[in-house]
Amino acid sequence: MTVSVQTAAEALTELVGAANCTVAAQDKRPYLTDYRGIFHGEAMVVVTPVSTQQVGDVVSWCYRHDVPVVPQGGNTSLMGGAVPDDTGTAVVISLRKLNRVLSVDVVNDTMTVQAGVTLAAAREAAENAQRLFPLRIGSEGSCQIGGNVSTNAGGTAVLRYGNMRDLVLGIEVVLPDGRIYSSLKGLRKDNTGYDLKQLFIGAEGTLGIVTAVVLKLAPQPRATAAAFIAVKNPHAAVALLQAAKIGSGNAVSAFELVSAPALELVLDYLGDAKSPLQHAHEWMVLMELTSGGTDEALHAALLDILELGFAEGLIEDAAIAASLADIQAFWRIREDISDAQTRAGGSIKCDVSVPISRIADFIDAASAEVLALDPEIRLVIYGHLGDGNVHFNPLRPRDQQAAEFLARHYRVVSETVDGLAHREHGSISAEHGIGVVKRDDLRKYKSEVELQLMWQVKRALDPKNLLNPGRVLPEPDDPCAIH
Ligand code: 2HG
Ligand code: ZN
Repeated sequence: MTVSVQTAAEALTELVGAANCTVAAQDKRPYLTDYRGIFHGEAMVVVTPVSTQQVGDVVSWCYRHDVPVVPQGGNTSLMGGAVPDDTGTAVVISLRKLNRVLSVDVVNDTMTVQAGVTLAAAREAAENAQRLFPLRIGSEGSCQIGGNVSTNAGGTAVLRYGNMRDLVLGIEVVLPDGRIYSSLKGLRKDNTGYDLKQLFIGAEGTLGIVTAVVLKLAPQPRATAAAFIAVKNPHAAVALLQAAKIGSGNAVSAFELVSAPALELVLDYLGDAKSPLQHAHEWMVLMELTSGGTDEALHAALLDILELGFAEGLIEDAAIAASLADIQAFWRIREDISDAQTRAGGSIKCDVSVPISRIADFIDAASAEVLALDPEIRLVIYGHLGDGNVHFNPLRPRDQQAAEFLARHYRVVSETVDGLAHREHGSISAEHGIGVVKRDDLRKYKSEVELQLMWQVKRALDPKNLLNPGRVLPEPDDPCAIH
């Protein structure tokens, strides 16, 4: 069944009201490209429902008329998972108007929020209740909780608090046919069969549209200490991580690796920031400790860890934050590396994870292979060493144009880096998801049985393949093998 734009617009306007439905090109534009401006698509209609029921009504109408649906949050994905394709046949459903914090239960340490609440607003609501919502990613001002859930967002606090998957206790989802599955429970124990909510977390909107969740909160730490540390190499960083976990009584809340080219790039981008360290070093770590104890005790623990690191030859230099402003300055440097790469153009992003015990060897091997292609490639390597995930993002040589670099090296670099991670029993997408960028690579890195199971789940929930089609799941080699 083919539906005209006019028919769709009239029907959907009826369901959500004229203020929440648009076909005008200039109004649709922000929903048709991602925030970096890399992916572009088209859509018949963009709707911004104001209630879960409206989302259900729109999806139900689309299901009955065979219209594809693309759910969208803050549009900060790096994988093109929330931008429609260029056929112009889809309806984009933006969740941004479902932006209410529904309740906070301080005794249960939970908070119920709608999908369109930004991560920053969710963190603020928790803070207002003297609690911590621990998910921490650089795009918190724009990204939305629904997107965080749908991509199982990770970030810098995973080593302490887990991924989004670990922070969701209850969920409300609009299913591909428009039915509403509501289980907004704040339970830490519930063994009543399949844990259905997990199906929708990390599914990138291919199985249902997340409209609300119950999130787990943590006590706010009372003390924070941080240091920007020059380490000898990634092996030394891993050894320091072990020492820090033990020496601090498990108080490490972040352990972020930064390579010299990454630091150089971000300082250049920020303009007004300077390196916390006096001299240049090949490798650095931003380590943060938090605890429920006193600042004095935590600083003493930090000093002990650094002393041990120096004594064992792991550390070359360290800058200890003397104030909250110092801590914020360290984080600004770390969190803006990604934007600095976007501005520089010509990066090959590899978001890989391997067991922490293998990560230093992985970085050595991948670096050697990439530099063998061209020693002028800048090895912008950074990220969440504390949980085994690094952003291994080679950047074009200074005198090479982005397009030329990508044409020459994109394929070989991603295949090499992903292949090495895979061989180390790692993942080719640790936290950014699959979207369209990595979809076809799954064929290579997932077993046949895994792919069959993924398609079986997809078909069971979305038999018409209308929810975010063409995302996450590669077309099966043999469609008949999947029923
Ligand atoms: C980060 O850790 C983000 O800064 C973005 O995951 C990483 O842009 C990237 O590759
Ligand atoms: Zn990251």
